[in-house]
Amino acid sequence: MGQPPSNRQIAALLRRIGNILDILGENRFKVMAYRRAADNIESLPQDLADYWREGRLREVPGIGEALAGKLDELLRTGRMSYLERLEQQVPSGVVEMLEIPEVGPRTARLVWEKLGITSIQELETAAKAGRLRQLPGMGAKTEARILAGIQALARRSHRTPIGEARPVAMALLAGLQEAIPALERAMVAGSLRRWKETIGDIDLLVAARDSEPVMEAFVHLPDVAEVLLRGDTKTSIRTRDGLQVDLRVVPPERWGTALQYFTGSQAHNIALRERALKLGFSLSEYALKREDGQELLCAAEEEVYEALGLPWIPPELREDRGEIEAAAEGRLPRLIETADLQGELHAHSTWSDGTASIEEMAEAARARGYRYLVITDHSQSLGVTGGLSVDQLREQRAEIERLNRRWTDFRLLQGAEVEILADGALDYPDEVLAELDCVVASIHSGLRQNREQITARALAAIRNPHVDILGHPSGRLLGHREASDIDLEAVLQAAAEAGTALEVNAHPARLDLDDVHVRRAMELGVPIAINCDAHSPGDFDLIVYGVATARRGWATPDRVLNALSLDQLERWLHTHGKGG
Ligand code: DGT
Ligand code: CA
Ligand code: CA
Ligand code: ZN
Repeated sequence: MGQPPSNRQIAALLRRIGNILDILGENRFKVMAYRRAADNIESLPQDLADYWREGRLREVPGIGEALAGKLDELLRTGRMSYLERLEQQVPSGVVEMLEIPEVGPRTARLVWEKLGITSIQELETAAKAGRLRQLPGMGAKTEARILAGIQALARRSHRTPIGEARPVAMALLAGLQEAIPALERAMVAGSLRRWKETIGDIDLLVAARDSEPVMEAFVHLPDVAEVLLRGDTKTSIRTRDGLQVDLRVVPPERWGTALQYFTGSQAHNIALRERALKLGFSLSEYALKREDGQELLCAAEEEVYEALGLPWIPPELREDRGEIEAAAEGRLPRLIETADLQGELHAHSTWSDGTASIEEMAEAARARGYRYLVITDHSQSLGVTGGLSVDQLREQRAEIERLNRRWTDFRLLQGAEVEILADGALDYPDEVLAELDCVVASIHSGLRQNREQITARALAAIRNPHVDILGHPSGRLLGHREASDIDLEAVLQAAAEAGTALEVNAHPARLDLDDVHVRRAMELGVPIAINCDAHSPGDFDLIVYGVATARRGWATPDRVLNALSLDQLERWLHTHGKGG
């Protein structure tokens, strides 16, 4: 047998047994016993396989003689014949129906027996056809709830873009802080703290001496739709948006190890644990333990890394992509920070499809402490966005110059987001582009062209000496539209040669370039511009997502165009790509 099953996998098998028994109408206590055992196993500090090896299975609360026998079979052979027999009695699609928020064992059994429905898809079809409401004890209302439940399930089974998950997590944390003003520390962990572009589930961590009041407050927050698991150290809920949230409560003196562990990534943790072992420590979410068994408690995350001879590693880097080696050798990058940014290079106004005037956008940028803002309204061919004709562009220049008389500490520049047409030509003639302070070239149409065509389009723009920045290079919309088939390696190489910058579009639906290609840009010496692509003053807040994506790509301030001062930026705009 290979790897023994993890506690999580074993718990899932036991829950499955509980679910099948439930559908078969077995005794409630028997069903609950399996679920309780699953919860206990999942919150064990050690692998169940270790207990088994040491002959201590029966010491785990909820594991009696019969269950110990079944677990012994599983750990010895990798199989559990009891579960296999049960699975023959109920179609797997019927068991899966229990995942639907509005479907319990009674309903699953009813639709299976009366209508012969054996999958979620068949259930959806039947609900849409109004066939469920004819069943005893059901009505149109229940049917509609089941249909909504099926849709919520479909949403939750894929990963959620960070832009949707983060506000939910922040609202939950704020709710907890409000309910328990004395809360010592509360933070997001997991992929959200690492600012991964999509989130599987939200992980929250709280430091408290007494976990009970925290868990109690948590399950009563208004966003909570369903409590999935309620325990002393861990509680899991489902929010109304269908997101799963794990809250863990740890004693303050163990905060550092817990935060480190639950921030992950798993790959980073595994690499860190190997390093710990070499240094004679074992590392878990509870503590660092020396070989003599003595625990070294870490109240702060820095202490965990320090004990392992490392500087603290920013969460955005914790993907086991060389960060531990870099930390050990003292060559962690000085990552770009929001505070380094001096301006925004991509913003729309009411002149095209923005919601605010140039003046409002400028004042909003200035209020954030920015020194400059480039207005980049759409170009003429993008009719739906009210793209500007050449004449309108000249009128806009006058407006921008008029506004610029107002400030001494801030400057508006005139740019454009110029469409790269299907044949690679740009949407304004060269002499018009030459009049602009800064040109962002983007592809918005023909995104489904083949690899050769779409790449050639981008390369033509990159090599045009008037183009300063290639906007949202892959064209993806997270959760809505796949990236185009563009060859980003060729784009990066051409940008390096031409001295053109690539955008890291901060809009959380885009995050384009992504982290991996930012890293490549850093290797190739390609400058990046972290842009909000703001269509309203509120959009400037989205910059945190772009900065985080750049940080995940190891971006340093010296490579970020909008970390330049106004003088430096203007010099760069005049000289780059012109042998200067
Ligand atoms: P997600 O939720 O898929 O977006 O990604 P994460 O990284 O948030 O993963 P999650 O929620 O399963 O677990 C949170 C962190 O807990 C994870 O990043 C590292 C740690 N962790 C969880 N399970 C394991 C494990 O089996 N081994 C190790 N070493 N760490 C784990
Ligand atoms: Ca997670
Ligand atoms: Ca989790
Ligand atoms: Zn734009």
